[in-house]
Amino acid sequence: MRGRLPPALWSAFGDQGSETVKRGENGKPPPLPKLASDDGEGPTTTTASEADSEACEVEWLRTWGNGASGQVGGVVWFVWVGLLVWARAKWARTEYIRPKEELASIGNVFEEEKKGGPQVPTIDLKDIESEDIKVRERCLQELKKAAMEWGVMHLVNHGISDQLMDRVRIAGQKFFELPIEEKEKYANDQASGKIQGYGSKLANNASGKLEWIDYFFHLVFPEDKRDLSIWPKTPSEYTECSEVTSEYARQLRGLASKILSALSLCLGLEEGRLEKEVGGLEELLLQMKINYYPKCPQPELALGVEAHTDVSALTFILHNMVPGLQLFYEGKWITAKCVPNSIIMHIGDTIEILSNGKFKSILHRGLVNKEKVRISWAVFCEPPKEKIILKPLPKTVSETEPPLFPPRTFAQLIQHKLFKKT
Ligand SMILES: O=C(O)CCC(=O)C(=O)O
Ligand SMILES: [Fe+2]
Repeated sequence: MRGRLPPALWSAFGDQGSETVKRGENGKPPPLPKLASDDGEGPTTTTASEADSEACEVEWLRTWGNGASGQVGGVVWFVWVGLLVWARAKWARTEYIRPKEELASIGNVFEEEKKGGPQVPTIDLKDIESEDIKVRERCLQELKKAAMEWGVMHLVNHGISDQLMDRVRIAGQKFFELPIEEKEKYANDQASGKIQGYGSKLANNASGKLEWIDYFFHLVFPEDKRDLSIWPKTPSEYTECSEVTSEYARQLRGLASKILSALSLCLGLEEGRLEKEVGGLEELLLQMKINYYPKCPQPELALGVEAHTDVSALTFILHNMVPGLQLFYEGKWITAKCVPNSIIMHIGDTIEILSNGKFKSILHRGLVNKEKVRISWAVFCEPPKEKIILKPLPKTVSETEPPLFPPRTFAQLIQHKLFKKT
């Protein structure tokens, strides 16, 4: 039997052919059930998980049933397996529904995007390397303020062309439009440590809820550390021709250096300090995660990505101009507006630690909606797992500002976040 599959795989279980169970069109997952408490009768519609259980069982049933037709034992088995299907589906159907405390804050993302109030700052990078010290200083101060108050910002005039970003978007989108059989060839296998590839996310939270998301995860820089064998062979843009994704990764690496230099200056450090502290050109790893959020029939009950902070040093995010990213700012969830041609940048936990909390790693999450597929391309810039001990840099610590974080390697930091260990 298949293992856990992404929402898109479950999406059109209802659309069965005569010989095999056909899997569905992307973006059309089955409806989420009503909350049991809504009407006192429990869920009434088929969930993605339910469809998965049923798809497996029906595939099995069909095979078995054909061989056993006409036999009394076959009928008994049919009923028995039918009961199994029902019981499993009943057990699985609430997996996407968020806990009650979370549900209260999940609204319609298109309405949320229109709201006024505090907004993620936009930082124009055109002046960051200006010859004019005053102009450069003004730009640095804006970046510093955004990093201290928000820890997330829209970068504009970042130096990466609109054409290249569009081609990255097209390559990723086309991959997710491939038939499921094609995508499954790239399936990851978390259990055996194969983290790169195509998958679906089981949230690591106490309630064990699933996230409404398929994704593709792979290392994109440094080039000698890439495993091109797991990169999609189709669409061709992925690896051939202009090597869109590789070129984007190279340019993002340049942008990361620029930002790390600027943030170093903002902390009163020498320009190359943060770059060195996170591993430099050889060791800083850029991991791309393409987040594909199918349309969700009951978006008010689910989350694409649950609330978290990024463990990275920096994260750069491109998206397809569909809102969904929310930031927890001053006690409220704020929906990021879509800024054309911008790249969203998060300060991650790693820089928060090195800066002794002066720069924030903001809590954020991803909403889904029922009208449009949302895709985002997150590139996490991560220090090596074991080689570097991350701790507040001496310049950021004083008698009045004691270190807020204990020394940890990146691997320990991840363990600590996941399991609250060490
Ligand atoms: O889709 C987004 O905008 C955010 C995704 C995200 O936070 C993540 O992948 O860590
Ligand atoms: Fe994130």
